[in-house]
Amino acid sequence: MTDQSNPVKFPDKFLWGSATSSFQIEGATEADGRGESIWDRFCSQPGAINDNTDGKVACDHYHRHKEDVALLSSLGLQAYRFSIAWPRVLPNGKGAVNTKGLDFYDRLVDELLAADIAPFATLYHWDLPQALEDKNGWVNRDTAYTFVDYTHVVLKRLGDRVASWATLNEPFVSASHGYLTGEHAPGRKSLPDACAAAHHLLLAHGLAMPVVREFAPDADAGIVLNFTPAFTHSDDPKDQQECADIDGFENRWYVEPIAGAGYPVDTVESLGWEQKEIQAGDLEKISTPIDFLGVNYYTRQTVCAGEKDVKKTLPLTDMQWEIYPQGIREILTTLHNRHAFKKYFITENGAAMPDTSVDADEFVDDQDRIDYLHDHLQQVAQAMQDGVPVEGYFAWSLFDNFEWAHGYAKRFGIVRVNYETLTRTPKASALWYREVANTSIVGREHTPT
Ligand code: GCO
Repeated sequence: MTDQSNPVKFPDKFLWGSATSSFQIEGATEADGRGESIWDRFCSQPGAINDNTDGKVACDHYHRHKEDVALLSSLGLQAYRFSIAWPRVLPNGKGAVNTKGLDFYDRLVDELLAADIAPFATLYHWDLPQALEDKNGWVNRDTAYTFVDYTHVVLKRLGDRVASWATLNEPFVSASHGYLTGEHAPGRKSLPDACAAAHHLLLAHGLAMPVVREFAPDADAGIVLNFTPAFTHSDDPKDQQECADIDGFENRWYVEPIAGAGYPVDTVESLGWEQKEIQAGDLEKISTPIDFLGVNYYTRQTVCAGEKDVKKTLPLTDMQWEIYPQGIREILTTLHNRHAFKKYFITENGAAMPDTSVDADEFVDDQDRIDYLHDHLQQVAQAMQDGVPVEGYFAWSLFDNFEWAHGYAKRFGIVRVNYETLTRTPKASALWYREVANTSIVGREHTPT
């Protein structure tokens, strides 16, 4: 190993965790009364998923959660971020509660607590009940109120034991990929619908916050957003404008209303959003103070007006995403300088890598993934030195899993999943990360024990 970077010591109380989401790992989509989600429906449309797979089995976590918690424990992780599947709890989106669905999360939370792992729950990671999509999904304002009812049901049952609650995961992706580009469920393609969906998602977040606080007064409550810094190599005002628009649409659109600054005026104008959906009081609700901001970071994007595929100049992951570790520091310092949230968690960061070196024992020597995690964590440490209060980090993902429109072809896990046998095998990155969690020291030179 040739890297000379110095190992960095994180504070002892820094939380080391890993993250997953319900649809990506649970499988058992028809078990115990679970209702249909928009992702079940989307997967059944020919061509929607690159490898024509679906979430029916995934990692079968629903049936293997005990083994999975034991695995988390063997990796020495102190926190686990997972999401709750709305259609498991309320198969029709609202109305009758499916107790068996709730029981599953109840067991999971208790197992985590017994293993001394802090449960970090996300209420919505994209798996809307299909019954609500049939009523116009997030384009319908009622869905925000229905989300509050769902929050109520979940919090009443689990609010006494979960350490941290996030309302939504990446509302940008829900609104944009789901309602504008159509590359995600429900596969719709309309800018006005995407704008309406974005507003109703944010409203859902704001309306749910008091419910979380009421039933979980000792837990943290917040939201998870994704950030992808936009760059342009050119001074051309058109490119600069494009860059600002993309930054506004992807990065500022969600965090600014949450921080109380309203929607970014420049982007609202350039998109031509009429804002008909905003009703009196909405923005106040959306800006209900949060305890933490969850930051998901993977890559940057380089933009150029009128060009879709700008040449990428940095090394790429298997997603063809540029590896740009300093982006995580830039994002954190910019966010903190602008909005000064109380604290931050890196709720997702990680990389799909080709994982070509699988040996006979299914062990994957993924030095490339270790490098990715190492380099990003070193930048998180820098941001903390800059004064950003970051309190924990969740590697995405604990497992190889269902990577949405890519199906199972992209592997993000620090633990390999063999999709035929469903065997889990920690990769070299998991062993490296165990050492990090154990020592709070991030260097390349660890020899996993
Ligand atoms: C996300 C997604 C994950 C993806 C990951 C890699 O929140 O962006 O939550 O579900 O798997 O981002 O694309």
